Amino acid sequence: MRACFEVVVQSPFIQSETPDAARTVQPSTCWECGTICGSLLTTENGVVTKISPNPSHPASKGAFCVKGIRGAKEWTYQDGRLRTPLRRTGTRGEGRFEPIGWDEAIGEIADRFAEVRHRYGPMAIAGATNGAFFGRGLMMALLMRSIGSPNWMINQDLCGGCRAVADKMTGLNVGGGEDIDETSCALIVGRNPSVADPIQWMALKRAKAKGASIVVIDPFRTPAAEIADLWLRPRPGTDAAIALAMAHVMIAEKLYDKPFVESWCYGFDRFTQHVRELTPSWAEAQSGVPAHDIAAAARHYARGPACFISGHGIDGSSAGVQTFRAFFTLVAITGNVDRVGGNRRGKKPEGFQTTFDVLFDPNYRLPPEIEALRIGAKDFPLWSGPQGYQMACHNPSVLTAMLTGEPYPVRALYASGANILLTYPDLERTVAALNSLDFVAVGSQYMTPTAAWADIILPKTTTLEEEEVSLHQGGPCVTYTAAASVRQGEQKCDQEIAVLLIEELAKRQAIYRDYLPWKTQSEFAEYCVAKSAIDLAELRRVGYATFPFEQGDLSRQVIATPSGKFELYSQVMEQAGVEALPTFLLPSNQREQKAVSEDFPLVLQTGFREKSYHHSRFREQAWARKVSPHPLVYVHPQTAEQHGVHEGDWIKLTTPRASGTCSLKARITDDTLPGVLTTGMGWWLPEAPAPEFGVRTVNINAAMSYSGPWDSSTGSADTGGIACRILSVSPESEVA
Ligand SMILES: Nc1nc2c(c(=O)[nH]1)N[C@H]1C(S)=C(S)[C@@H](COP(=O)(O)OP(=O)(O)OC[C@H]3O[C@@H](n4cnc5c(=O)[nH]c(N)nc54)[C@H](O)[C@@H]3O)O[C@H]1N2
Ligand SMILES: Nc1nc2c(c(=O)[nH]1)N[C@H]1C(S)=C(S)[C@@H](COP(=O)(O)OP(=O)(O)OC[C@H]3O[C@@H](n4cnc5c(=O)[nH]c(N)nc54)[C@H](O)[C@@H]3O)O[C@H]1N2
Ligand code: SF4
Ligand SMILES: [Mo]
Repeated sequence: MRACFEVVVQSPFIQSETPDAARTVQPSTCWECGTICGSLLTTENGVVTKISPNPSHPASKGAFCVKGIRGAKEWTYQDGRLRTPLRRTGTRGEGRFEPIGWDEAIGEIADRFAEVRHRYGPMAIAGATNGAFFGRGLMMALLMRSIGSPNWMINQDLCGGCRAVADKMTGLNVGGGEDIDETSCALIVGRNPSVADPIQWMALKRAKAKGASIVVIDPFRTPAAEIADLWLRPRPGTDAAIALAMAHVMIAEKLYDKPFVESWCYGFDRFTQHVRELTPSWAEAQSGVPAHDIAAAARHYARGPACFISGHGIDGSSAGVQTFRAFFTLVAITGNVDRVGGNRRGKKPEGFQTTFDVLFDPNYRLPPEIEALRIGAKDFPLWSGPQGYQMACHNPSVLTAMLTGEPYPVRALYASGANILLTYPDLERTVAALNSLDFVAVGSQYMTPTAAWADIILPKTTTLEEEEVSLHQGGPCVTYTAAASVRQGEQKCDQEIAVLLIEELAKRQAIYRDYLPWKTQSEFAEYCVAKSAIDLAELRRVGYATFPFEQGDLSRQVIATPSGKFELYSQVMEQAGVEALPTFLLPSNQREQKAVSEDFPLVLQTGFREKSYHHSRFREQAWARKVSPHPLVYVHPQTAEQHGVHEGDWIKLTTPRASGTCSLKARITDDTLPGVLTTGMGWWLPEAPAPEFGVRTVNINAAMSYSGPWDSSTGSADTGGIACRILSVSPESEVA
């Protein structure tokens, strides 16, 4: 057991005044992506001129990436930055706008929301954002609740939602707590840390140098696969079979941690029975991975302490929760929960309030009878119900409600912090849904395809202009983001916008209750730390604060399942009517009707990350486009030969039930498997004519469907493992 007993706010770096008083260097945190890295911001006359890593930060330890160094800065100070609110002048989606003042903009949004609310009721207004990981996402939930609407959409069904729900159902609470530095074996599944997470990647290289073994499960040859001691290369979407067979080996060879299982696991006998026939040979038939490699992976991992590192490659999928459940049982039965070198459980300073705490705090929740009406609550209670991951809607069903009025009309949308035309599958359906609405408002820092479809656009601040206090499970520590830059115009942050809208809606008798007591980001930051031992002034000065936490002694911790143990057999899932034991489902490309498989002979993987972009962000920046100039699709040489594809050709492809297509530039390589097309996501062309900006040509979500199959717990659609076909191949010379 490890315990630390005092709150430590170290001061390796203090805001320093150089001889030039207008120049300061300030510790902050990059929140451009969920990796969350400690940064140092050099500010001259209110402008951030340099962003660099903070080597003292306890979570990131100096790890950083080029997006943090260049992207955030250039994004903030770009010519295309929106500086005033805009009102649409042409038809919706035509992309023509005129500048207006804030009073007018907020007044008009309030008028239109109030009209919709009076005519159809509060639930006819929906919000869309990324999630409640930070204040700006939480503010969207609280704004909707203030209106009286339980309907807010987050992008997590396509991101980490399956992992989060599986983690919660199993009772592990290990999100973000990979103790890579102390591990003997890192099991990396569906994760490309060298691109997606520099903190993990640096830690993996340190662990490898100290002798840890690295086992990678990934169809693609990633840099992690290249440094692995063992690389398992499954057919996409078949990982659950591998995990269940690994459990089979651990149980058959008695490699699991028997005393731990007896004390802390629930349902082991049923689980043992369940995996009895799920041998490595069975898993080989499902996944294409040799049985002896699966057994070897089980033995590596069971030697421990072992750390499970997972990523989007097995998330955002219609079998995501079951796949994660299968891997989480390995974490549980080997006792790698909260063990040094394993997966640390979530830690928090006593009294500290996170955005999730506020989201679930009864004081800030709508009454249960309104929450029960949230779109998705009936079909996906583990996602949208009162105990759901972030209590957010099922997005595809919200789009259906917009288009059909079922289960009830949704007539107005406020989207902020999500670029939904790029990041929701089935672009044409999203566009049709937006076109069908009475009113669309979008908050954005610059013109995006989603903003171009708005009636009113509100200009927003960037992370360099916003203050944030958040919890980082790496470390673990509390970490601080400074509003270091002066604003570049009349921009406001999401919290300020929400406060103004609630005020104006109240004047129109169009709110249910004001759920937003904090009027500024500073007030909210104060609230987060008020009941903890953390001093906000000191946190602002240092940029982070470590805190005492318990590790290892589970008798002093809460395991939030009905049995109070880690549930291999989940009682909550049983009650919700979904598989209570982790189960292997064939990937959707194999579940499709035979006719479909014949028409769609290939398998599509999307979402492969690129170093210079964050989803749809930074495509307007010259340096980023220089690093990654084209939307690529990786094609195996055999597949290329079969389909007449040459290096540099443009491939137009589509998938079943999609209403559009996507064109991508071929890169021929055996890094990807035969028959599998691997591509990224988020591509658009800011330089192309508005309002399209290339969203119908290079955006992979134009060629995908959002209408199922869906994960039975989260309602997630597939972002990979999808049947796909090539419609045409054009030589580069013809496209250019
Ligand atoms: N530079 C950069 N970094 C980012 C982001 C970004 O946009 N740009 N986005 C951030 C966000 S929000 C996220 S969610 C993460 C995503 O980043 P990661 O979690 O790393 O996920 P991906 O890059 O989608 O895929 C990771 C790996 O999964 C593999 N994979 C695909 N299908 C399967 C499968 O069926 N089984 C297995 N075992 N592997 C599979 C892919 O080949 C790939 O190597 O990155 C974060 N970091
Ligand atoms: N086909 C397919 N679709 C996918 C995925 C996939 O792999 N394949 N991946 C999914 C995943 S993992 C994710 S996380 C989602 C991402 O989906 P999104 O969150 O929609 O993606 P972003 O491009 O990051 O868009 C975020 C928008 O938020 C705003 N924003 C960005 N940073 C800030 C900020 O600091 N402050 C404020 N106030 N606003 C900001 C910007 O306007 C930006 O346009 O996409 C999902 N969609
Ligand atoms: S990985 Fe890069 S973009 Fe993400 S938080 Fe760290 S520095 Fe920022
Ligand atoms: Mo994500």
